[in-house]
Amino acid sequence: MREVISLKELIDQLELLESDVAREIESATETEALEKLRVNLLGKKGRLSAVLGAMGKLPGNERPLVGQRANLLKDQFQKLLEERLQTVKSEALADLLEAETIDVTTPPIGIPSGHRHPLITTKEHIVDLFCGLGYAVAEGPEIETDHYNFSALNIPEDHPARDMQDTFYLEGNLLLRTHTSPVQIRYLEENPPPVRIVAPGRVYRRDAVDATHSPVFHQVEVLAIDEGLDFSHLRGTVMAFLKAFFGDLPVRFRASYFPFTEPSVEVDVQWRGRWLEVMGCGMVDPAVLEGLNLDPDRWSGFAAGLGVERFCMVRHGIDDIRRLYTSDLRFLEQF
Ligand code: 2NL
Repeated sequence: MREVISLKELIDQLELLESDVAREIESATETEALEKLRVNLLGKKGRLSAVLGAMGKLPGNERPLVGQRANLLKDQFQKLLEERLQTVKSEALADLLEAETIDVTTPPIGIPSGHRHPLITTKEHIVDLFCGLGYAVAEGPEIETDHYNFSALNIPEDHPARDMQDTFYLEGNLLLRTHTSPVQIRYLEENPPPVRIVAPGRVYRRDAVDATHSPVFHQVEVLAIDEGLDFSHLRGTVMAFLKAFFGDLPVRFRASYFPFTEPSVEVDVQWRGRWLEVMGCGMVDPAVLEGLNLDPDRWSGFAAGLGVERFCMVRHGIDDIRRLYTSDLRFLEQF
């Protein structure tokens, strides 16, 4: 049985298809959906084929009208599908990039970053200030001999200073250095004057632990040997250093005694209304120079020694030296 179909009906079907399809393509959001749509429209059993099949029932002279129109529509669908496919793909890529973006500058969460210990930063600050005055850094062994730690510094065998120092003695006539002075003696043996050195390091004394004493502590010693150095150079250097470290504080020089300097002084600064002893110094004793085969009539010099813990505690308002040695992060993280 031959179904009757008019030209107008077919043209109407094509127009309906056109507007439906444009909407369907536009609303597809995935490549799979677009592929299904393509088969459903342009495939052998697709919607366009159905219209073209019905075309055979038209009179011959009307067929080209429908055919042309159907071909245009086919091209149009292909173009729309292709455009939509590109859009869907680039949107999917943009989503993927957005989701996978990594901000390499974001700080890490939960990984604590460490920093240097306040004692070490204080030591480096002190050393830096002397480097700024032209001093070179010298270092040496922590295990020393009687000679370098005592005798070369004019401290004789039976001198009470040796008891005062309360030394840790080791086997074989060795000891743990009680100050960094032996570093300077060793340096002078190797380097003829003029000499300007700063000797930072760990030193040891048999002290009982309390709020101000630790058997291990850190010292910085300073030594200048040259022709024509006198007490004014010592005083000027110490004042410049203390001003750089503490700012403009009152400074007091008190006569004192060390076996290795003559004259000797202890230096106090007025900090928060109290006089605090911060360092000892003096003109290098001629006996020390003679022990190094340096002629005291030609060479003179000054030396100074200070405890880093004291400087660190004053600088940061720390009241107990043990804080610096107990590795309590709640304390250390403040600096
Ligand atoms: C202090 C006092 C001082 C020295 C250290 C020294 C070194 C040589 C020669 C002469 Cl090689 N002197 N050092 C001088 C005076 C004082 O330290 O109270 N230290 C914590």
